[in-house]
Amino acid sequence: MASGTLYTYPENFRAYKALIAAQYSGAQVKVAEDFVFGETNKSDAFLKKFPLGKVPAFETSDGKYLTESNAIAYYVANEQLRGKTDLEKAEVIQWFGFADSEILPASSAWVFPLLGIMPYNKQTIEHAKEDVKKVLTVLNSHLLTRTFLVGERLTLADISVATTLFHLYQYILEPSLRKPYQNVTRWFQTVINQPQSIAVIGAFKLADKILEYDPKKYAEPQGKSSKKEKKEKESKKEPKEPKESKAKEQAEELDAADALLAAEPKSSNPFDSMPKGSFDLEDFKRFYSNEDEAKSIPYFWEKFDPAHYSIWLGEYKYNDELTKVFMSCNLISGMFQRLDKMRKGAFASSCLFGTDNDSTISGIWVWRGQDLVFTLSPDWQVDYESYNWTKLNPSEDKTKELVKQYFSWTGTDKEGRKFNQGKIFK
Ligand SMILES: N[C@@H](CCC(=O)N[C@@H](CS)C(=O)NCC(=O)O)C(=O)O
Repeated sequence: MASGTLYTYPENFRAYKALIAAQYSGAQVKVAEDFVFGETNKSDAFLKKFPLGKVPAFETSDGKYLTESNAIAYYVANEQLRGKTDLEKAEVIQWFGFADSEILPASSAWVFPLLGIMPYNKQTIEHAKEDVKKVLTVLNSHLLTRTFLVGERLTLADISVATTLFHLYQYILEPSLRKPYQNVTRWFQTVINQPQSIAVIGAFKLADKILEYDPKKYAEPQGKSSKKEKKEKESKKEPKEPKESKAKEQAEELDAADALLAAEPKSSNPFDSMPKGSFDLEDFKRFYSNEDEAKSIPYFWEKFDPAHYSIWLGEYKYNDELTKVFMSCNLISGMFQRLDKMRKGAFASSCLFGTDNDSTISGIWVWRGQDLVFTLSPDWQVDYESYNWTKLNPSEDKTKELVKQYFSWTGTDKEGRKFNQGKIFK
């Protein structure tokens, strides 16, 4: 079975293709933890393996390198997802092309100006709307009599087309705009609500209103990576009313990373405004990684600063829906990935107890501040409502026991299921 490391930034719709495929196949796909977009992928070491410096990129466990999101998804998939017959396989490739060449340019030409990362040109947008209508109409009639795009079961075609429609469903297709395409929306929801998709992307919220154009947005500097700044400078040199074809080219050039970066709220990390106190979380994380628990747990209590940090028990609410252990573990990793920017002020050990079809997830979380932290940033709100959160009193013995159990990955859950797997958020 395929296994290896996927290089990507969080919430990359292209990386989702491989991550979702791996949920179906059981391929062991680990997301590179220390990846920093714009830095890691521009380093010499990365370029040696992946000369274009683009992500997603995949390094197999036996040292082979793959790029192109569709190819990576294909590699980590299984027979069912790739298509059973030669015709189905060819149809899957057909939909890969449809997603990349028909949907993506049209979607980007409509969404990117609204996100403020491409100049707004009314004519271009009108043209993009027509293109989007065309692809949705094709999809809608294809799906009139079908549940999935190819054959009778879900394949990579569904995964790649649905993930490529993410921005449209997220920012544009509010209820009245999606009404003419009910077959597409029904199918889209079927694909993204499979447990294998939820384990990767969490809950997906369809647009309830269209993202509005804000003329100030394009004027604001949004760059986080030097490439982006360069692109923006270049695009600002364009005449005020760029030729439609030129603008369309730009949409094709701009990548999803740009969209995500621009869509990010520009506020700083919520932890920045909280007093740090005496607990050096980074120091503890290092100590915990390097020492065994016999040392790191006493070290935690020696250094912990209850005035500035709090300890929480997070218990997953939907344990009855957990099936395969590897899928539940990916649910935990997916949540950690989506909470990437919370690492700065938080540490957690999240554990899975039990076995396939009989398991629970719970964890001990430590973060700066005394209140539930997830509400402080819109980026942190995908998963937290799927958990019950209980603030623990650091001076109680019960808390000491829980910290010991979760930090050392031992014991059982409340119903006696044995510890199976743990993941550390650091
Ligand atoms: N066709 C490629 C596109 C990959 C791509 O454009 N990746 C963007 C981020 S989503 C990237 O890494 N850009 C970095 C750069 O252009 O330097 C795929 O599907 O994987």
